[in-house]
Order: sequence, then structure tokens, then C-alpha cells
Amino acid sequence: MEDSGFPLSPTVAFATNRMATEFAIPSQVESAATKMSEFVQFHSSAGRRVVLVTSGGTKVPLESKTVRFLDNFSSGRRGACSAEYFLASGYAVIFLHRHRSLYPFVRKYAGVNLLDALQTTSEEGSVTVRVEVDQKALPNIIHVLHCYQAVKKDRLLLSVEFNTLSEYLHLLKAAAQTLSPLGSKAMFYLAAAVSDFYIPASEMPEHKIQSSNGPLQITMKMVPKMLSPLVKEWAPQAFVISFKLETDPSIVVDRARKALDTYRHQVVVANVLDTRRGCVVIVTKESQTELVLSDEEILKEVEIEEKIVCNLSAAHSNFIEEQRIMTEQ
Ligand code: 9Z3
Repeated sequence: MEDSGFPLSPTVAFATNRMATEFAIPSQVESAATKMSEFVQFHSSAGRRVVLVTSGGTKVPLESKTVRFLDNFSSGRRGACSAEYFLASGYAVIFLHRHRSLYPFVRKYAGVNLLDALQTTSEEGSVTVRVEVDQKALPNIIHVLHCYQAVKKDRLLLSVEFNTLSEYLHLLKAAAQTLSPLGSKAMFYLAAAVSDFYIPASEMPEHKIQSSNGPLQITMKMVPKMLSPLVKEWAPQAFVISFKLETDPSIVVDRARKALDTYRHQVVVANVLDTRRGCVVIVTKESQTELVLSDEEILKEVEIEEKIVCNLSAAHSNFIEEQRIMTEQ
């Protein structure tokens, strides 16, 4: 980050210092930053909006030569599915996702054994192999393939992978700095389920923890909240959406509102573990909008992400317009 010339607020300075001292920069960050920068320049010159979608859980190692790690439930479906709807709404998408979590388009066939869905029809030994697809095993495959190919042809989707918490944090920072020049046209859609706890490298055993030493007690540190530097330092003009997950429905909206008060970004999407596929609440400073799938929509296999993305891209348009008017005054 270039020095802005202004002193950092104490919370921002605390988070960025901890990130710099406790999380070494992983090797792939530099090349990912170059790719993201080329992607943003390409779409910015076309006047397109760009959204960073984060997706999937994070892996928190317990040993430096890692045999064991802590993980969480996130499948990456919310992020993968939302990325498709953002693409359909005209956004270019940087998809920052956990390695092997669900991926846009192909996510529809997760769990299908491809080898059961394909048959070869050409003679054995011929150079080009013709393959027949069982459309019952891969429903809607032709449409999905065409959508994917159109997105690929127009270079609208950039895939960036992370695995560990450290990789996630540094790639998020690199992405934010790359998107910052887009100003209000940049959107952050932070749907990844990032661990709140970790063991610093300096406190981690090098080798596999021995069960012969008896029951295991571990103390974990709090992960620095990177929403603070993201909103205040890295991309201060962008439209930022975070997600709040709870298991207790009676507290989720209050918690979302508290996050909004603390970080002062634009939107928190509140969701509850058991009902997250059918119901969310979009919380902003002025409003609270419940999005729910009706029984009929569930039968038609409508996805809640379609509603979320529709709501947020409209809110983003308003935000861009408000910022334009403010800078003109
Ligand atoms: C979410 O709340 C996402 O909607 C889910 C999606 C992870 C629940 P899936 O990947 O699930 O489709 O299986 N993401 C953010 C969760 C989170 O960890 N938020 C933190 C918190 O609630 C802070 S941003 O404190």
C-alpha cells in the first residue's frame, strides 16, 4: 500500500501491522496481483463494473508441516452461484475462492461422476474422439456450457485460489488495491467463511503433534478484522458487502447491524446456517429487506442468490449515482 500521507486510524494500523508481522506473504500473491491488475484494466477501459466475490471456507493449520488443520462448513455455493448472477448482470468477476470449493457453472454438476455421464462414439484409436453426453445425468448441460464459453470468450471471470488463511488475507489485500482505482464501480462481495481464530507461525509446532503426549489443548489468537483496512484504506470508495452468519436466528440481524456500525461499509447480508439457502436479510444503514424463496420458487428451483444479486446490483447503481452527484458538488 502506498503511503496516503494521512495517519492510519488506530484500528486500521493495528490490523495491518498484525497482518504484516504475523502472516508471511505467500509465494503466489505477486503473480495473482499481476493477473488481477490486467483484468481490472481491461474491464475498466470497457467501462464495466467489477466485483470481487470471495467464497468458501479457510483452512487453519495446527502444525507448520501440516498434518492437521481446522476447517469450516462452507461449500462455496453462495459465492459460486452469486458469481454467475453477477456475470449475467453485466459485471466482470474476480472469483477469490478456496481451492476445490464450488466453482461457477460447473458447481451445478458437483457430485456427478462424469465418467457415468459420457460415452465415446468414435472408433478406438481415432485422433479426434467424439463424446456423447447423457443429458439426464448432466441436466441443462448445453445451456450451461454455452454460458460458460461466452463468459470465457469475453474474459469476464478471473479465478484466484486460496487455501490457507494467510493466502486469503494477502490476496484480499492485493485484490482491494487493484480494484481501488475503479472507485465506486468496484464491488466487494465477501461471502467467504473466514476463520476467526488461528495459531501464529511462531507458536505452531513444526512437526506432527504426538497423540502419545495425551489430550490436546490449543490456544488460538483472533484473526485481525480486515474489513477495517479494506473500507478505510485499501478501497475507500468501493461498494462493500459483508456477510454475517449465525446459528441463532434471534440475534443475526442485530449482529449484522453491529458490523455495519463498526466498519461503516454499505451492506451486511445476514443469514442463518440452517436457512441460508432460502432466506437472507439485506441490512443497510437505512433499511432491512428480507429476501425469501416462496414454495413455488423452491419448486421451480429459483436460487436465493438471484434475488440477492438483483437487490445488490440495484443498490450499487444507486451508490454510483450518489457518489457521482457528491463529487460534482
Ligand atoms: C456467509 O455467511 C455465507 O452466506 C455462507 C454461505 C458461508 C453461509 P456456503 O458457502 O455458505 O454456500 O455453504 N459468509 C460469511 C460467513 C462469515 O464467516 N462471516 C463472518 C461473521 O459472521 C464475518 S465476515 O462473523
